[in-house]
Formats: sequence, structure tokens, C-alpha cells
Amino acid sequence: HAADAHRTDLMTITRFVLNEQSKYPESRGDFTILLNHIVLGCKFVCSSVNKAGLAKLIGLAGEINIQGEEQKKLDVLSNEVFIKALVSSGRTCILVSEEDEDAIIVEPSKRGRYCVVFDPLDGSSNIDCGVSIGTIFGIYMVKDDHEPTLADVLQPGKQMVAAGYCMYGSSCTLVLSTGKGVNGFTLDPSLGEFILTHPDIRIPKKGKIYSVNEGNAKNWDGPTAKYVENCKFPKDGSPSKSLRYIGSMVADVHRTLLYGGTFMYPADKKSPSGKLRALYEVFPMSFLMENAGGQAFTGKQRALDLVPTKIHDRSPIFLGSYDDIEEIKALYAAEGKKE
Ligand code: P6P
Repeated sequence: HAADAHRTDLMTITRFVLNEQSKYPESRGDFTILLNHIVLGCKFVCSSVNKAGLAKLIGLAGEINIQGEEQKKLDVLSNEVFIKALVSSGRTCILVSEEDEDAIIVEPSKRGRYCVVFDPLDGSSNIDCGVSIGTIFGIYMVKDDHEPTLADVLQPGKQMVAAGYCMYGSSCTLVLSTGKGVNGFTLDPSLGEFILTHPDIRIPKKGKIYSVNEGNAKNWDGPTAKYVENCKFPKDGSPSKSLRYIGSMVADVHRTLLYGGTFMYPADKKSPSGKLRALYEVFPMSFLMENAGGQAFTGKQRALDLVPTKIHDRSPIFLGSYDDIEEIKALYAAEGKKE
């Protein structure tokens, strides 16, 4: 039983990654050290998010706290914690955060070979109503010790060596891929360890759910409108799909990964590049989807092939079950032929 194994053969995320990394004789444990610092950040955010509601109740959040300082917003606090954890790992050379306009070049004495792009607390506007939110991260690796530049992170998502997210919901679940499949770990608060609970996650080849903000329907392009129409009024007599849209990317993507279907944030007339950010939202989730047997498409190309020009570039995204994304790609291809 998994439960028994959990009790006696604790497969923690650290042990799991060490096992994986030991397959590479040249690896010196640097990635495992980096990951452990990301995990530390996730544990901190998990405990802060769980208290956020309470903090609001007892008047801590957003007001003057006992030290007489302005209580920081949770996403600002989370950002600071991740930056400190990543820098102190001594394994990073450049960081890109959703919260910081400019990339952070790590001081030379603390530099390593990894570049981490992350959204410390995506969907944080949902905290007050208790909707699940999350941290999203992607990891690139530089080849040598040159002076870090933006070029090191303005790379297509397919160059990532790892990506993942941590969802802060009814439980704290960290989903990770290092390029060979996807595995999920759940925080056991009594141990303070992430335990392997979802080994080798594979997204269903086809799903019964579509996930998109229907409020943007008037601005959609033809193929998106057509695909959603087909979900609601299938032409082949199959049952209509269900709409599930939480409005928190990590929660919507986690459901899509486990249950199948599609998650979409399309381009539209108002936002021609969509809303979600390429480096630290679209790429990590696309990396996970492909590693779980799914697909990720921008409307024009494979999402992981996109080359960002600026660190906060946005990109449209259609991701999820392999067959469902094939349908969307066919609709865009047909549109392309008309033009
Ligand atoms: P909309 C949250 O603000 C977020 O960045 C993602 O987590 C989420 O998928 C998206 O925006 C929701 O955007 O426009 O549908 O409210």
C-alpha cells in the first residue's frame, strides 16, 4: 500500500530527486540543492497562505503589525522569501520574478549554473476568497561561468531542464518534472516533508472538460470561438463537455493534468498576446503537459518553441489532453489556409 510505504519507506521529494540525479554520473548534487531551496520557499508560502485568512481576521494582514511595520502583501513576502532562498542556495546566477520589473543578477560569490524564472504567488487576488493559488517555476542551466545576461533566460521553454508548481489548497501539492515524466508530492505537515503521492502522472489522451474565461468570448478569434462552440454543441453526437474555470492558473492546470481536457488563455482583440506570461506561467505549465503526454500550443506554434524577447512577454496558450489540442491545432491550421 502507498500508505504503508509512506509510513516506513518515506519517498520524500529530496530522496526522489537524488535517485533521479544519481543516474547522471557527472551530477554533483547541485540540482538537488537548488530544488531543496525551492522546496523551502514553498513550505514557507504554504504556512503563510494558510494563516493569511486568520491573519486577516486578527488584523495582521495589510495593517501595522506588532513590530510596527506595514504587514507585507503575501505575494511580496513570498517573492522575498524565494529570492533569498534561491540566492542562498549558491546554485543560481540569474532570477526572473513576476514581481520584479528587472531580472536579478546574483552576486558573483553566490553564483551557480541555474537560472530560475518564477511567479512566487500566482493568482494571489484569490487569497481572500479561499481559492487555491500557487507558485510556478522554470529552471534553465547555463553552460559555463560567463557574466549572466538576459540572453541566458530569453530562451525557448524547450531549453528548460526542469519546471513545476506548488499549489496551496486543501493540501499543499508540488508537481515537478525534470524532463523525464511528471511526479506529484504532497506536504505532510507533521513531517514537514513533501511525500511522493502522484507517481508518473499521465494526462488522459482526451478529456471531457474545457477551461476558459467565457467572459472574453466577444473578443475571441474564429478558431477559439469554433472550438468552444464544438465543446458545447458537439457535431459528432458526443456529449457536451463541462466548463470548469477557477481563474487561478495553478488550480486550473492541476485539474487539467489529473482529469484531462483543455485549459486556454487565448489571444483576443483586446490582448493580442493573451494575458499569461511566457517565461514563468506558459513555459513551466507547457513543459509539464508535454512530459505528462499532453500538448501546449500558442495558436501559432508549439508553446515550448516560442522565443521570448522580453522577460515579461505574454503568450496565448492552449494546453491539455493530446487529442483535444490536436483539434485546436487543426482549427487554427484551417484558418491559416483561408488567409
Ligand atoms: P482572467 C490570475 O490573476 C491569473 O494570472 C492566472 O492565475 C489565471 O489563470 C488568470 O490570471 C485569470 O485571468 O482574465 O480570466 O481573470
